[in-house]
Amino acid sequence: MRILHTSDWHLGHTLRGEVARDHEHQAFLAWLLATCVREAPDVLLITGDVFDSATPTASAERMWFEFLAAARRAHPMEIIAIAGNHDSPARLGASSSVLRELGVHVIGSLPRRADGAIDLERVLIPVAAGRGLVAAVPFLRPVDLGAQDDALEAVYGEVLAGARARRGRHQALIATGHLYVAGADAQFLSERRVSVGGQESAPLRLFPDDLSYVALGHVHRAQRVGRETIRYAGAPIPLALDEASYRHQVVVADFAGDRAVEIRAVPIPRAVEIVRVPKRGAAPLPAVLAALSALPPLGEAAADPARPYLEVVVALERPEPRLRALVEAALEGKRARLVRIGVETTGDHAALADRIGPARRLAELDPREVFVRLWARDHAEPPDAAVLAAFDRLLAEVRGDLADPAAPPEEPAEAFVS
Ligand SMILES: [Mn+2]
Repeated sequence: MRILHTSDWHLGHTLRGEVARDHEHQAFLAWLLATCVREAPDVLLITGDVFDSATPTASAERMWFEFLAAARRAHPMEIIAIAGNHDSPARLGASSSVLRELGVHVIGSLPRRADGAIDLERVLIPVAAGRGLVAAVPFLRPVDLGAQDDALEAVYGEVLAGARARRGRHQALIATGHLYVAGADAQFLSERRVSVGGQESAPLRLFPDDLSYVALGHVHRAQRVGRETIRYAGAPIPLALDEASYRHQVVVADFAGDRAVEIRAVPIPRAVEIVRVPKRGAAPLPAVLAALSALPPLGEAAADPARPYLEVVVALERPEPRLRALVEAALEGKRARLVRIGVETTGDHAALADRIGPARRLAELDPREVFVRLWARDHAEPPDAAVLAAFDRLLAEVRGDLADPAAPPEEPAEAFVS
């Protein structure tokens, strides 16, 4: 039996909220189809975050359904997808009864029976003519877990006990999860927006040795955790600029009876490069502008969807109001697509933030203080009287609006990290 494990597609993703990734997703899905034909897996396992958002765009949903249809035509295999934290369990699962007819199993939320027990008929999916049994556990939300302290272990314990009771001799048992397992390199966690810890951090003992393979999602860097057979497949495309150095891959695992005998990564070609100027750290503005002028020209196709993304990081001693204009001018006629201009403040004032003291909770800070601190972070000098006066006028105006009793309540400070 062979499975192909992939994860964290994030269909509908936009880079820094602006740049659509459809071209890269289309390229990945076309490659995945060809890879499924070549590798001929019995099962395609997709371990969560099919979509980037709980309310995916029509074009993202179309990509998903068109892929499923094309996969059915291209190669006869079972497809199992679980919901990740980005997916809406209800929305992803809404089509599950239709899809099941096509051999596609979609597990949105953890299915439970009327008596509260986990619905093992739906979670435990026999595959490859009985050679494998997949325990398809999706991302678990508080509503799936209840109030118990060790709820995560209780859920996996109940599912795996049911799996062992049904498991045939020499049948491979494969568990899925969309979670952070302690010990994984979280540098490129699916998102900094979700807290690590609490119910999302799982101990390795959740996955006992009698499991043939554990297919994980949530961490975007492909890696094994604990032992060879516990794997994050990782995301297929870089979902943030700092994921540029990644080897994006899918995992192909071969089983002989209940044992994984070969596990290998198949690298995914990158459809769009990410270029950083300078390669690392920050460079002074003249050096950055010179490097930008040396970039290759645009060529004929102005709308070339494969134009590289560009991140520029400039070291500045003092504010440079024309920074963006200068960078954009240097990029005139170049093939690169500017995605981010970063600024690192140098000189005497770089340590200003240290003098201000450790960050407190945003909610405890006065807006004026937040403004002063932000200014100090991005500029070489504190704001002068004219700037402060302008800020105070603006603040008064905004506060006037907020005094309106019909205005919505202020967002909690935590909203900044979500
Ligand atoms: Mn993810």
